[in-house]
Amino acid sequence: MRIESVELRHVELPLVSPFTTSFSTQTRRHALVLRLDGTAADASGALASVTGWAECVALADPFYSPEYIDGCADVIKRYLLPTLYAAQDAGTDVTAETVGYLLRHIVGQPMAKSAVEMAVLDAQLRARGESLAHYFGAVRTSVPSGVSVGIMDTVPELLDAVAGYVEQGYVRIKLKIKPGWDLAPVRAVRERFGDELLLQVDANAAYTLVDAPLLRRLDAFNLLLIEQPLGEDDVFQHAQLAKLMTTPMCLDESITSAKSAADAISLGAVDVINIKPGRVGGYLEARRIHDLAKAHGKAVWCGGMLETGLGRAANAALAGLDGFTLPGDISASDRFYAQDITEPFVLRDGRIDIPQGPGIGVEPIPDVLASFTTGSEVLTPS
Ligand code: NPG
Repeated sequence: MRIESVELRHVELPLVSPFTTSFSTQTRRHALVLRLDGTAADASGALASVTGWAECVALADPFYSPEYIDGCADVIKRYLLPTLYAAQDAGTDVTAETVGYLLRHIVGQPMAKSAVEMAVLDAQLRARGESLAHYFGAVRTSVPSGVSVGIMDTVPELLDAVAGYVEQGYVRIKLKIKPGWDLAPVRAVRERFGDELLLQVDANAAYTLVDAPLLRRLDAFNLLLIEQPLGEDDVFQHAQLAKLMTTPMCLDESITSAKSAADAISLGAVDVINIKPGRVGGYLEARRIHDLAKAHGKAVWCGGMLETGLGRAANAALAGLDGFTLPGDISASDRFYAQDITEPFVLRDGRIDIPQGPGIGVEPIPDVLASFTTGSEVLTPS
């Protein structure tokens, strides 16, 4: 395809309630939306004008990962797009399948790269009228929906929040934990909702191996998994901890590519992988991790980064693949946003429908997008 311009649009969406993890409290989501305009082959092979949409999932601050949203915008503007513009000027066909390769000399920056790849992929698929779900090879038309529940001030407050989500029909609850907020909330939720509730915990790297005796006590609560208890770099230590616990070990932050996933599997550091396309450099690498995990008999599920409807749509399509055997963090839009920038995703019998239209299958609602916009810039080939 040919990219004619990319608009980087900063938006700020208020959250319906503060969301606290072991690393921060968020009250709003500063997101970066990409609009790509260009030309691509339609179903008959003729060139057609097309628009592709994407979202960069980096947070406002570098607390979850080294990337942060303003840095990503800068990298996209100064390095990623100029590289793709130069490549197409030199006669290279820039496609979703070549973006990762063309950008390989730029070290790191997976979330920024993922956003650019997603915009190209969406445009390419829209031009030929193919849905992202079909492109991936999704085997279902809806996905079971789990919800991530933040750290709260008190256990009764947490129980009320969980009760509300269970009432709405979420099929799996994930509790955020940190030192000082772990055994007591998990015990309270188990006691109140019983053993049938699918329950898992996420520490976002808040513990060290010294905490192994404490973490082992979580084994009593029949959890689906414990997610990223130790640091991003502590893959070997996760392997050691996995030997000490019966709760399945899930990695999030530590899995940054298919290579790192292969290493973690070989080391015995991981039973289950949380796949977040942004964290691993894009949806194509995410699919490679799915394939690798499946070949090794490891379960995967799709994580979330408080995406707007754009990222939520693409995540749902990915989670339609058959190796996604556990419910993901793909909740309804109203879990986080009173007003999403796309038509909202809604919960139906505990599931979220995978959009079936061309590309990611959803688009921003122009007036809503405009009302949340705090700044934008259009980048064209020089
Ligand atoms: O449903 O989008 C969602 C949120 C899921 O808890 C969630 N994400 O570490 O997985 C995580 C966590 C997160 C929270 C990530 C805040 C980044 C910021």
